[in-house]
Amino acid sequence: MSDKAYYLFEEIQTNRGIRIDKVKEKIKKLAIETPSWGYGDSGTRFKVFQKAGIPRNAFEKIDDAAMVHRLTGVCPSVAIHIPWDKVEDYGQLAEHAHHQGLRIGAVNPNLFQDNDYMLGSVCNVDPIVRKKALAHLLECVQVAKEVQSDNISLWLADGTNYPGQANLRQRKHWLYESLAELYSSLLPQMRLFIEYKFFEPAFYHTDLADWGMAFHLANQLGQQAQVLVDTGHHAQGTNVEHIVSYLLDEQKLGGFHFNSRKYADDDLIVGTMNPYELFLIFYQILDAEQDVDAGVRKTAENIAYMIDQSHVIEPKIPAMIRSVMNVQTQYAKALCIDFVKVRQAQLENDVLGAENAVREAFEFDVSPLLRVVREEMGVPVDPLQAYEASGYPKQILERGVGGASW
Ligand code: AOS
Ligand code: ZN
Ligand code: ZN
Ligand code: ZN
Repeated sequence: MSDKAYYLFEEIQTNRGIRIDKVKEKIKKLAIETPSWGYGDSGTRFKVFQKAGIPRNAFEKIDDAAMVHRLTGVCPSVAIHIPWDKVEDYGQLAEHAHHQGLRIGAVNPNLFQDNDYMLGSVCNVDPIVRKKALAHLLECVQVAKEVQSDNISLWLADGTNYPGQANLRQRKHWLYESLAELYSSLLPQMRLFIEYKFFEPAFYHTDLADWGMAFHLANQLGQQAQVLVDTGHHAQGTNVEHIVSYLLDEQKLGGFHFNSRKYADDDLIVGTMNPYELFLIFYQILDAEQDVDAGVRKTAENIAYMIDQSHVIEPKIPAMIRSVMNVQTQYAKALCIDFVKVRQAQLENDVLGAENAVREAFEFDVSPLLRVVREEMGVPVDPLQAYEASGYPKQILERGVGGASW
């Protein structure tokens, strides 16, 4: 490791008026939740590939998430998905997580993998199916209580494939009715994250298609409901950072599902396709953290950062570590933005100056900084190399082939 590179970086940033001690502190505090389903076998509609060493159950998924946390120091929680992570005793699962240095994060209901849900869950025309879906949502709140998690993260797969297939307004009402019941079952400290996605598995309409619908629903439900932005869930060319800034200003941004996409909901490793977008998202968040309105600042500070990736061809654990590192890289770059300079340029209508003041931060190599931060945190400076050297990749082979899917 070259200390020279770090000292040079520190000198450059200090001369620009960036407080490196503050930057380091912020990087150390950025917690990124990993998803249990990111450790299981997964695939596309063409093939679910079976890999050797995949966790066979929820407990082993937690073991893998714990490994990611040990090597990065910034992934203290793991999201679970019910029923993929269904266990007899959720207290025991939470206890297991605790022993591994983790806690259980967002509880994700599953309203898409049951035959009954083919034509929708809470938006199904059949009241028996709607009731079943609601019961599952309430079950997930119960699970959250048992694992002592305050977050319910809802993604709704409901939608239709053809015009005329269903009454869209009627489905909107059913959706609200179920979510209102779910909402009223939350403990006061709990948050409900509402995710949106414009297509897939439905191809004509999705009942919660975009951020506007999720935002409206969150407003209707109340303060504990907030919008979740999955970076892979927008049409090509959508200005995601604008959505982020809008939701922050409305104090309705609850969390993220980070991943990368090139064409659709590709679930690729974070930061591999459009790292600049991720940097610009952090630019908006850091800007909101300096807002005059305390509510906006608090919203920005309470964002739940989560990774949502189902890797098809990648080895699971290193792919997750890579994602975490890529998030840290873009966050560190955004922390190098000279906000005084940006605001001055904005006031002067200096278009090129403002763009330059933002972009110049993106162009710094923050790897010396991140190495030093990791050293100070007592985690490996190169988490991926440390993983390969750890013996864990060999150890998990004992699990054999045919582990849990998703
Ligand atoms: C689906 O596209 C959403 O991104 C979900 O958040 C998530 O992938 C799902 O809950 C896990 O299957
Ligand atoms: Zn085809
Ligand atoms: Zn998602
Ligand atoms: Zn998705």
